[in-house]
Amino acid sequence: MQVKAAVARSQGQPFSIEQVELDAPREKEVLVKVLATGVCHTDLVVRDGLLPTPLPAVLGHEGAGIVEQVGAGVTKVKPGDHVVMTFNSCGTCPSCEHHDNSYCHDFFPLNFFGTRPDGVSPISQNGESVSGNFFGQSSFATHSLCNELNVVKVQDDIDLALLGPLACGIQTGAGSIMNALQVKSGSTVAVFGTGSVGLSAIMAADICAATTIIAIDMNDERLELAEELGATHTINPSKVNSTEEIMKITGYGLQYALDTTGIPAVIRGAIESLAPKGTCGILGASGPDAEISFNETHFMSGGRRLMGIVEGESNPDTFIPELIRLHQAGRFPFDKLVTFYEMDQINQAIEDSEAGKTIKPIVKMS
Ligand code: CXF
Ligand code: ZN
Repeated sequence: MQVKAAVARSQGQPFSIEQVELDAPREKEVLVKVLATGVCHTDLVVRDGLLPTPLPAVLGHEGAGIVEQVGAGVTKVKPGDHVVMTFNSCGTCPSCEHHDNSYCHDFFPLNFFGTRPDGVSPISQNGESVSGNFFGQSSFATHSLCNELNVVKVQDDIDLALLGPLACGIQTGAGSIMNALQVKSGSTVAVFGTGSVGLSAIMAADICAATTIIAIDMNDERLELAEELGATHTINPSKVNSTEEIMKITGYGLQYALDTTGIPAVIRGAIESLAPKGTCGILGASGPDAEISFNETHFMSGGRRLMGIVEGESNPDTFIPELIRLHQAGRFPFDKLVTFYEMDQINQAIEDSEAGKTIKPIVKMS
């Protein structure tokens, strides 16, 4: 079928809205009429050539919409269902067998190679291939093909247009706290970076009843919002030394640190701020050459831990509905992070997000 899509044609350049041809769903695939898609930092990292999806490409991996058609082997959803589309996984490797799908052994090929597993993209234009199947969806388009494995059915008593970011950025932040670090009540947590992932982590730390929640960012306006969402303390590292401030606030350091920036120097500071037996989670996509270093004696002798985290270690089929219920109960107000744009404003959405004017842009596709 012919669909309208925002196509990333060259590195660092704006997307162009074009007609492209999308394949029909195969056995285990689901055709979704996309209502809205969040813009995630990873879309921009890929547009800039730092992750391996070949251009031209239809990106987008926080899609929300309504099921239009399903392949013959699909039982999980049916036409008319409200869904979000999350990361893709194989479902059969040792990680997937243990419900650790975000650590799927084929995570990179299945999410970033721009083709179906058979090596062919489901998207083309005038007979030329365009990378598709990005995160098993390519949802910067009016229609998207996803898989039974990465489609998540959601409640229909909530505005569907709001829900796409739950499928990546928001589950990454909240899940890092709730699923990966498993923050305990009464504990001390610091979140480095207060973008949509960091602010979701702060809301989650509040839900986990952490008693000291420190937000760290150079943007004072974001720090104010962090306080509104549950931070008990804020630090602006352009004004003070964050490790010293953390020691003053906690007395002995952090039980949990979560870095959302992916910046090696920030990660080093997060590790230096850990109390003995403290754990630092890292989740940023910093590009292929980023390396981190930290003091071996300090790290080893305190029994400190470092944990890589993908997609908040979430099981999206259960975690996303849980986040929606928390939202409906007024305990997870992620709508405060969102600004809506129309499809033809997608480049404005990206510009605003890169300028820090918008925290989580959502682009309405149809
Ligand atoms: C990505 C970050 C880079 C590793 C894979 C998952 N998260 C989503 O945007
Ligand atoms: Zn993402």
